[in-house]
Amino acid sequence: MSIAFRAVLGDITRLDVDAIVNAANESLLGGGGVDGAIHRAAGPALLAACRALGGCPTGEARITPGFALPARFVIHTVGPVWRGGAAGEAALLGNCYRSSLRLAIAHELGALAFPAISTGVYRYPADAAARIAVETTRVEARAPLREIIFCCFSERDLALYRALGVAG
Ligand code: AR6
Repeated sequence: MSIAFRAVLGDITRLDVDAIVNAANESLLGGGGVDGAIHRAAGPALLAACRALGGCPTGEARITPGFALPARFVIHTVGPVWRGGAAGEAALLGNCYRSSLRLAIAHELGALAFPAISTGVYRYPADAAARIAVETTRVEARAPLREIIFCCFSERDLALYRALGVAG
């Protein structure tokens, strides 16, 4: 069975999927942006679970339960801070998507939603980041994954995914 790729506009914390991906920082102890929203919606048990993980290097990923979220799991990944593009940012961002997909596959998850990792506080250019998101997931997603959702927080981001051929 083939995998469906979709891009939607909305708040990732509302999605009823097997796992949502969090754009975290290396401490995994919360922050602003989507990370703050996920911790608020999941409740304090998420912070306790993250504390037990002892951090996560950039480009890697860790999994926790979703607690009060509709999603059963949260996959926390740490995107690169944009430093102009010559500091290995593209490879690191690709690793975020790859590591997250591997964890999802290892946990036999079916539906997985990504935010636009690194494109907020970490300032990665949104168009280049969307290209990496789509290219990496097209190559790396496999069964039992059946649905990959790119959850966009702005119409502008959504248009980038549409331009890359991702339907609604
Ligand atoms: N649902 C979906 N996308 C969202 C949501 C939401 N509720 N809220 C924000 N976004 P950012 P980063 C989008 O800054 O750049 C944190 O403090 C947002 O519009 O959340 O990877 C962490 O702790 C943007 O498109 O993550 C780190 O310190 C995208 O999510 C740092 O920020 C990512 O923006 C990570 O920075």
